[in-house]
Amino acid sequence: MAEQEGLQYGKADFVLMDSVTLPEFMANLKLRFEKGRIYTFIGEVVVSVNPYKNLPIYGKDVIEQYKGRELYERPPHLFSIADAAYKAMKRRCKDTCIVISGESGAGKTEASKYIMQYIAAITNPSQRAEVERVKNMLLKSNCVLETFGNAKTNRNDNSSRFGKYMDINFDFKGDPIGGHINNYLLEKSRVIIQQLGERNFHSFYQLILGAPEQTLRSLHLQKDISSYTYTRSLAGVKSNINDAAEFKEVAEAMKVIGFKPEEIQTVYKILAAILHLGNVKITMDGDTPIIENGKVVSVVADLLGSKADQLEKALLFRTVATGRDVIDKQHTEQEACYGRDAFAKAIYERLFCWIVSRINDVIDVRKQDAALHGKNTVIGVLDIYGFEIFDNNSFEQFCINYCNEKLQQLFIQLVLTQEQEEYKREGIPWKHIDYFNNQIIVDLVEQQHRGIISLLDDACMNVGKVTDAMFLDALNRQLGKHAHYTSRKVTPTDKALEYERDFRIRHYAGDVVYSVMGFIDKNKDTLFQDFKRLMYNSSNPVLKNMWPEGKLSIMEVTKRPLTAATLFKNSMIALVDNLASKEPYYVRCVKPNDKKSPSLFDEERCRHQVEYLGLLENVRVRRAGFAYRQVYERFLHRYKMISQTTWPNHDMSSDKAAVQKLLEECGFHNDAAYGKTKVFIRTPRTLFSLEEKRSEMLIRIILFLQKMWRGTL
Ligand code: AOV
Ligand code: MG
Repeated sequence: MAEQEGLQYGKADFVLMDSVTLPEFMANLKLRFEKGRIYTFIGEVVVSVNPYKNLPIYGKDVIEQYKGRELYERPPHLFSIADAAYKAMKRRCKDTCIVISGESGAGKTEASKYIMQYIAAITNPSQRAEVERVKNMLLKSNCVLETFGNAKTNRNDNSSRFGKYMDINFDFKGDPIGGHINNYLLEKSRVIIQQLGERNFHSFYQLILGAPEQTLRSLHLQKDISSYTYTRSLAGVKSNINDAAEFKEVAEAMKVIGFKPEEIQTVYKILAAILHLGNVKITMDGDTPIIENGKVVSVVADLLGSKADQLEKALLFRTVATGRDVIDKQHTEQEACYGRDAFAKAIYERLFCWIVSRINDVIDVRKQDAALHGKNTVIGVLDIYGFEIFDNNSFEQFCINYCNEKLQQLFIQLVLTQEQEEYKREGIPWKHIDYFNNQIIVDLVEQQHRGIISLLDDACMNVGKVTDAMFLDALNRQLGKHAHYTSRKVTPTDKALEYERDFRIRHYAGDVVYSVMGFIDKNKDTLFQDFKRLMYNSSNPVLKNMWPEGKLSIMEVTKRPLTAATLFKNSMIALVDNLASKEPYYVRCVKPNDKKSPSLFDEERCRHQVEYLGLLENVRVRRAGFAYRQVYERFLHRYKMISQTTWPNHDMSSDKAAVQKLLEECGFHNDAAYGKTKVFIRTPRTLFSLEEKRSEMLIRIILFLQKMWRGTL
């Protein structure tokens, strides 16, 4: 078990609790939080409570204390998990992954950065330049991605508005030689609108408040966030984020990563174009939509490398194919505003994906000659948006919360279900431990034909005009009796509210009411082909490359693209498959309070998280279970040198009998159970002792061989 620092700090591993009850669990978690011990083990899982203050526990000296040590030798820490994942990868050539979960603001992103810093610090002892370069890129990529993908929400000042899975590739020496980032659904609606008290993506404020005067002038920008519709909502709200300082840091990081000066300029131009685009005013002149401030359109066109008249046309008209003819169809004011905002969101999303792909260009070893590096192994780090409930929840929260259901399901599968099934299969006596299985909620969302995503797609595919309200009716018809679904029609207080309705999902982490407004539009995610063509014809080659499908004429655009929800669902299924194929390590983050306070342990909020994360069940399974298991043959392969009975080969009736004998001789018999095909060892300490004995024997064997060798000379 984990090294104890003394009981005044509580139990370092929840497995050591006197009785596994919720009050005892909470008392231990609280005591440790209050004593600044924010990490606690449940076996190999680390539970982390956000300290909301800087603790002196991540420095070089601390890294040294964890480097190469066994998990249980040091007090619990993120570094213990990082080291365990690293060792498994290096010693056993296993691909591993570290899955960090918890609700919004619980500390996932910070944890992922400390984990990466740790891995960077303990590798490449010989200081190979290429490895140092890769490490630097991996670390630097974080701040760039946070600038473009994070924003202040009402839950977290630096909330991830995209999902990130980063693979780090290691060579046979265990040094990082590259990586690859997968990003998941960016919350692009934030570009055009934010909830009260929230901000747009950091990138916009950094540019406005941090760029040099000259740059601002060339972008026609004023140093004033209230000048722009898309950033205005936060004007006047004080924030302790230092945008100006971060602008410099990010510009430097982009340079280090290898963004060319003209690419960085294009990034600024795109951000500025979006800000100006938000200020384009469209009204009706009789039946005709017109632009009130044509000058702004010229500025946007100039920044995007296109012509003002072409941009104006794309904003006010839409090319449609009617049979063999192509005509320009005039927008209504509403359509034109919708098109403008959809364009702004799309440019930002393209920019974000392009930035990720540019980072991948420089870190991805898969693109380089594989033969150069030989076989490599991987550690994946997952940091995704946490479960969230806002006053107003929409399509984005629906996707984010579905993603968290998937990750919880994976945890249940790997930690709670498979473990118990294996004991049963192997004939090890076992008393089943009950837990809430959220598969039922995952199905509610993703099931073919009957799930919410399928029903939403049906509504979007319908040729007739289907409204959000009609989609809600379809949900109610199909799912009205589902245990985790309820609809709640808001009684209209005035005419405008007539269609404002919502539905509620009973998620594993709590009930969330989703406003159905905008679901259909966001799922269809329509961007008129005219905008794509405009961008494809941009005189700026960087921009042009971001829009390859703009090449198609309207006559060639026939295939209906997959909807946003289906694309997201497919990416989630692929992500979970990927994680399940690796050896997982878990960090379970808990948010101590909603006030960002370093001293407040809100018991009710914490208890709720402990319950829904299934931490108590995790302790129960862990406590009753075994820390290590291995098929007999492989176990012997590793440890047979420890005993004369098994070295070099045994003559017992079976491998199982030989393993039994070996463990008896070492005095570990009581700590093991013998299944049909595998040996199970209860405490890690035993394994640790076996490893020590093995190392001693290996040294003796080597010395013996050396003597023999000298003797023959
Ligand atoms: P999240 O990633 O889990 O939320 P973050 O990692 O962004 O949460 O943490 C939120 C804030 O808590 C950070 O900005 C820090 O101020 C503070 N914090 C978290 N961990 C630590 C730590 N170990 N030491 C000091 N401060 C910390 V979201 O991205 O919203 O789900 O979508
Ligand atoms: Mg985050």
